[in-house]
Parts: sequence; structure tokens; C-alpha cells
Amino acid sequence: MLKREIEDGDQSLADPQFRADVLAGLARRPRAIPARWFYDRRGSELFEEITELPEYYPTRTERAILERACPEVATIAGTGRAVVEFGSGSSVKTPILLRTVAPSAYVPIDISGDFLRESSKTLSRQFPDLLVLPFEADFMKPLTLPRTIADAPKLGFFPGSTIGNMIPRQAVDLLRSMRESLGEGAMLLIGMDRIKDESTLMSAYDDAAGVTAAFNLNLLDRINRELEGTIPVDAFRHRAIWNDDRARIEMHLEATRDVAFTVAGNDFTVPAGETIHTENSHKYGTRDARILLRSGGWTPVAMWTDPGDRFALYLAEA
Ligand code: AVI
Repeated sequence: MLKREIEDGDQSLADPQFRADVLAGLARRPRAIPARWFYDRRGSELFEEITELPEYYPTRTERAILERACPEVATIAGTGRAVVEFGSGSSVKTPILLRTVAPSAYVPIDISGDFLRESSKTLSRQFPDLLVLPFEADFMKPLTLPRTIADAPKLGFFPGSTIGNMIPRQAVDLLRSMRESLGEGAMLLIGMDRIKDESTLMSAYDDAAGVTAAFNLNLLDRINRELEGTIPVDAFRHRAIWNDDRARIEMHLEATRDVAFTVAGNDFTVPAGETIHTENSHKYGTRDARILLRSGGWTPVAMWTDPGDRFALYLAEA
């Protein structure tokens, strides 16, 4: 998860960066707003729903791979490392890893302190003997980890194919900054979604129940709520597109008629058929994934996938 916002509603609480990104994104061509702004309270709930959809294979596929791979991860990486999770641990995936690698400490990093405290409490209940050190920070920027774990070798954990939501240049920057934050001798366990047939990808991002559409459109509701927007949400529809050239699913919001609206006192128009680009979800083939890791300063040492090769988990060393 790139960003979770807990507080909703009051425009005086609106994040200045949200305001800046929305105003700049609506003014530029092609229009584009960063995907991190999906995750207000409603957006986070809708994302949780997405992960349980029959069409959205990544979450359950990665979970099954983790169940199988983690004992081997423990053998290769050894036990007693400090596990550092980028983006706070989902209550389901993290315990699979923690149970097998017997870490000396667990450091979940998230930009939302509230979410971080909640998930840390849940994990501490499950692992009463584990030292849990929640760390509130934007992991997209270089970090200085808590001193308590300064001497422990680290195992970074970045599941969920969140790396896919970054364009390759940003993904490489992030991998490099993770390497720097985790230090000498670190290892990284990272999930990446595979390139696959277009129809599987399209239905994963345009499900029959319309949950992904609601997730995408919620961004407009959030803009209206937090930035005094007047966007007619019913004049937009969710569109998922497979961009084969860039090996990514793109999500857009397409105007179904000419629309005019204001956001934070600024006027905008979107002609019928034009879109606001809201997300990229890059998919990686076997070689692409290895090239990405190496470009980010990591050497792949092991890889696990599911029988259908839909999703892959990589273990890499610094
Ligand atoms: C969070 N991220 C990895 C999801 C993905 O698959 O790219 C976000 C998402 N967007 C639509 N469905 C799920």
C-alpha cells in the first residue's frame, strides 16, 4: 500500500501534497493523479474488498507462494534477522513470514501512524515475544532505521506487487534507497506480478461486481470532499487498459460527457472521451524482474512462483 489516509472529510485537514498533486495533475496533459491518493479510509476498505474478489488473483496467489516459500527463505536467509516491512503488514501475509524466519525484531514502516499502530498491536498479540518497532515514515524517501536494530542483519519485505505501481525509474530508485536503508548484508523478499494473458489481467482490474470501478471513482469523491470539488462523479467511468508496450495495466477515469468543475477554487474542463490517468500496475516477466532487481542494487538469489506462473516472489541480496 502506497498511502493510507485515516482522516476524511474536513477540507481544512486536506493534505497540502494532495491538493498540489490534484491541481497539477488536472492541469497537465495527459491528466494524471498519483495512485497513492486512492487510499483514504473508503479507498483502503475498497482495496481490501478487491483483494478478495474472484478475479483479483495477486493477493491469494502470493499468499499461497509465501506459505510454500517461507521455510526456504529461512534456510537461505537464516533466522534472527530484523524483518523490515515496507508498507504496514497486512494481517494475513506478514505472520506467514514471521512464523518461519524467527526474526530478532519486526519493523513495519507506514506513512499512516494510526494504521501502523493498529496493525502493530494485532501482530504483537499474535507474537507476544517479538520486538515490534513501528516506524512512521514515507518509505519512498531514504530512511534511518531505529537504532535498536542497527547491528542486526536485515530482511526487507515488500509484498503485494506494490513495486508495480511505480514506473520503472521510480522502482529502481526505491530499490536503491531500500538497499541503503537496510545496509550491508541485507536481503529483500519482494512480490512482483507477472505478465500474463490480457483477459486475466483485464478482469482483475475491471471486475464484474464493479469494486475496482468504485475504488477508482472514489478518488473523485475524495477530491470533492477534501478539496471543495464540484466534480460530477456520475459523468466519469472506470477504464482499465492493458498497455502492452509498457507491460502495465493502466486505470483511467473517462469523462462520458463534456464536464466543467472546480477544485479548490480552480476551474477545469474535461471533454467527453478524455481521461484522468489514475494508476499504473506494471507486470514483470522473469528476465524483466531480475533486471529490475539488479538495476536497484540487488542480486536475485531465489524465486518462487505458483503453478500458473501468475505471480512471483523474489529473494535478493544486497
Ligand atoms: C496496491 N497495488 C499493488 C494494486 C495493484 O494491483 O496494482 C492496486 C490495485 N489497483 C486496482 N486493483 C488493485
